Amino acid sequence: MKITPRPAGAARTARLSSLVRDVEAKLAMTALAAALVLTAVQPVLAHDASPVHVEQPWARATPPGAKVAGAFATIENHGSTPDRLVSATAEIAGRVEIHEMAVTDGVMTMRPLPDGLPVPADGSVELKPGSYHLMLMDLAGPLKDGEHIAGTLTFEKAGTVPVEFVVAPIGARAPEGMSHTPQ
Ligand SMILES: [Cu+2]
Repeated sequence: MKITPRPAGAARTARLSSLVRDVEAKLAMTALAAALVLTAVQPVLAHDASPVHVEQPWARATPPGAKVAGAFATIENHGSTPDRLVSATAEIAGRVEIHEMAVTDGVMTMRPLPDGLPVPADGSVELKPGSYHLMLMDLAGPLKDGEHIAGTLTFEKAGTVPVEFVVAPIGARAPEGMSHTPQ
């Protein structure tokens, strides 16, 4: 019986094709990894469709008969262009003004911002008691602790963002539970 040796060339071809398979497999893995990364990133991209986010909108409860209420939020701008809060609404308010607090002659007063509130590029602005705030005017009724009030914030560039103000107790300095709640 005669053993026919495999030609050297065939062995080289076999090694080469195994190498190619190896590279193909690695490429496939890379593509798979890339696909997984894209899948993981996608929800964030969708959430980032608008660069302006309104975080933790809240309002203060009012005593019976009150005609105005303060509302607050942190506005984040993840975009590279500045924006501006130009108007707002709340379902319980006849109208909403954008106010700032300022000390005039030693007295803390508030005044409307006629040009709205600038939101810096890649930055944020905080509306909080004693500072910038939304003034809910001509209230249809009192704001009660724990209630949710639908509203909107409208920006010069980002457009109108729907919000839900969570009502905190009368005189609260901060919203209930400072941590971000899962959506
Ligand atoms: Cu005010």
